[in-house]
Amino acid sequence: MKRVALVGMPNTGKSTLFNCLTGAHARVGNWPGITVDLLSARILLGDSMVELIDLPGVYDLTGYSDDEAVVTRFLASNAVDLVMVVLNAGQVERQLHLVAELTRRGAPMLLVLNMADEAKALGITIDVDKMARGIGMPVCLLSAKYGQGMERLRGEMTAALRSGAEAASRLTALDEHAVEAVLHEAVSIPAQASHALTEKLDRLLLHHWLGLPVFFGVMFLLFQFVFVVGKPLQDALSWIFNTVRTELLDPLFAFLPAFAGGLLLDGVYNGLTTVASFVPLIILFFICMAIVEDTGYLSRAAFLMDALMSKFGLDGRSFVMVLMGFGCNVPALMGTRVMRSRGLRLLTMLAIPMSLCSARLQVFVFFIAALFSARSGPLVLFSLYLLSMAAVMVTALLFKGRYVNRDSFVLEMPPYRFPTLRQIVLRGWHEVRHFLKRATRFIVAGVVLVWALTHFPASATPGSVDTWAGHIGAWLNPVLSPLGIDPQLTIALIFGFVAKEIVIGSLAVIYAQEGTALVSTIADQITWVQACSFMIFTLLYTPCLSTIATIRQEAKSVSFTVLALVWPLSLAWLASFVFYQLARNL
Ligand SMILES: Nc1nc2c(ncn2[C@@H]2O[C@H](COP(=O)(O)OP(=O)(O)OP(=O)(O)O)[C@@H](O)[C@H]2O)c(=O)[nH]1
Ligand SMILES: [Mg+2]
Repeated sequence: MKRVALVGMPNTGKSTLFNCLTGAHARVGNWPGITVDLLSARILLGDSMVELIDLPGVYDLTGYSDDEAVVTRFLASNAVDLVMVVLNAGQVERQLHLVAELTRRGAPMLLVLNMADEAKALGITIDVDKMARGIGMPVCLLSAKYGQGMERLRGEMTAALRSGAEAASRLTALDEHAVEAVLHEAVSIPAQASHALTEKLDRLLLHHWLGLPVFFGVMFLLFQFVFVVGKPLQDALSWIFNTVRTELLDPLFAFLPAFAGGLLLDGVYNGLTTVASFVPLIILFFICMAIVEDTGYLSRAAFLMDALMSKFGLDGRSFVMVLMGFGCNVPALMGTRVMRSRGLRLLTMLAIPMSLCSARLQVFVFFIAALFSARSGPLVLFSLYLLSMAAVMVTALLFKGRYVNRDSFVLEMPPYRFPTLRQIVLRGWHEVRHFLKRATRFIVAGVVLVWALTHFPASATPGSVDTWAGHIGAWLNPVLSPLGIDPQLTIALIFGFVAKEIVIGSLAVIYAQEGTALVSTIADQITWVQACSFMIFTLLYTPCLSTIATIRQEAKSVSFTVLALVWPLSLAWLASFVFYQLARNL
């Protein structure tokens, strides 16, 4: 099968083009360094199947950060039948030298000038035929985001693959002089090519004094929005699940022996539906994150926070990775590949697991709903986000002497871009799929195990101290009771170690209840101080197994992985202990 690789500078729309050609769902965002690993998919071109590969962005072919190494290693060790170089048409004069560098490798090439829409808005005109003649390869001007110019691209790809070696032999290595000549011949750029809207917006959003308060204000409103809109949706869903159970499933499974009915309904059904009722909240959350990311505001956040972060041994990119960690820690950890300094990378990786991911958000929303009023709820949630940031800072401060940043930070500020509805919907769908995948992997097994632990040995009363779960809870009690965490919550915490999504599911199983009934039981069992202590512990303690596995894989160091396990656990214990002991006497 023929192989086509997408190569280009960061943030030029390679993944957008990849998705457009293949129908895949590669992650896209207005931030240089979204793709950090290679992705491949097959497409039908003409009458043959072709493998298309999306690669991380590179500024040149000599970069040495881990994501750039993915590209150079791929090109060195794989035969590629066609290299499609993707450039931002609006920056063609700055990016064309990458094409020159690639021509020296001798593989057949095709030049894609993406973002034709932006180039046009800037008043830049490009004579595609002249350029093609000048650089000796086919050139396509298109707009991947809006699917414009794709037919012609497919035609050119088919033709280029057909002529193969012949096209390569016609390719001449370009030098800098030739690049200048081509630009002079084929491109006309108005004296003032600037993104007017971006400049206007940045005057406020990057304002010396106002920038940061505006940023935190925006984030606060965003979380408020997710909570205020998402919570009723979640309530509605859990009402539906509950009604299905009492009206339909309970009578339907009445013939089963109590044991099997319990496992199926109290175990699997309660566990899964309690978790599933959070789906609308998670979708909303990710849509908001996608908008912040895709508009380009994330790069502004990096810029605004850079000076402050450097005091903690981190930089603006670390801050953005921590923000991305609010969605899920795993891609954020992988995103650190763009950092060239190993010290900075490790320090950032140590800090990222402190960021309050969407799985932990579920736990908090649940407890907040149980113990706080609708008015104070969002404030408690926002305080947890602040605590999460504080934990990031404390971690960085403590370990910055050990993991030293030796890299200077240069960030290209992309213009503001508005995500299309399609992009937003795709992102939401992508997250639901990811969630369901995890659900089938962890949650079902987790809730069944919790059910078994809370129901065996058979002689014990389910959920009592005589069950296996009761024994485990009692065994850990001396460590966790000073934090106000009771044996039932302890079991939930143990399972939360595998994935935080299981925490609420296991509580549903432990108390054999779901929805509003579960919420009111919890409200009766524990005080708000205990709930907060539990939430603080959940926020900070050892992240889920996937996070640990990712840290191991990215850091390639066992001792670092051990540190990434032990440090959060110690911090969580300490923070909950201090909070509980101070607050219980209030
Ligand atoms: N206006 C406009 N924006 C585009 C176009 N193609 C992509 N974008 C936007 O450009 C940004 C970057 O797109 P990606 O596909 O993530 O870029 P990439 O080259 O894969 O980036 P890295 O993986 O970070 O190297 C996103 O905000 C896209 O929505 C286009 O044709 N026009
Ligand atoms: Mg990409």
